[in-house]
Amino acid sequence: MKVFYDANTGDIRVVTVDSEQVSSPFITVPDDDVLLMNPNKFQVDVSTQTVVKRSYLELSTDATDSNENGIPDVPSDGTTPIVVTIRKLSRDGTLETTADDEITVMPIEGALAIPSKFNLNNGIGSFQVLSTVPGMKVVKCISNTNVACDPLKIEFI
Ligand SMILES: [Ca+2]
Repeated sequence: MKVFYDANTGDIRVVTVDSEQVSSPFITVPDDDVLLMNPNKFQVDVSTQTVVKRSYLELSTDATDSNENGIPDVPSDGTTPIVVTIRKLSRDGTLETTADDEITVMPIEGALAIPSKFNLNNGIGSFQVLSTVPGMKVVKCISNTNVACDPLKIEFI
């Protein structure tokens, strides 16, 4: 596989198969499905030209998938919340218990009444999302420490 990265930060831009053309700088590494599926959880150590794990924000929710489409959902009654929990995980996947990152919550898809900013407490934070409009929503969190975060899909039905 080829890993195309930012020469200054080591942030991974693209992970792709060997036959693809990518711009410089890139390194070639053995095929790795975890890296291919979760490039945000890794970065390139520019000095050693190797791929290393990085810390990241993990988003999860208490909602269940009642209509079995793979997306956690709640009724769009304006009173039933989806609680989204954020955990800051270190390179080895353990909770960073001293993290107090300032988190900015961004709806990527769909307008939502959500808190825009708050701080993690002992590496964990959470917020509630309510909606009276049915449909799929996507939220993303950005940390002031610039760690990666995968977007989370939630659904109001
Ligand atoms: Ca669902």
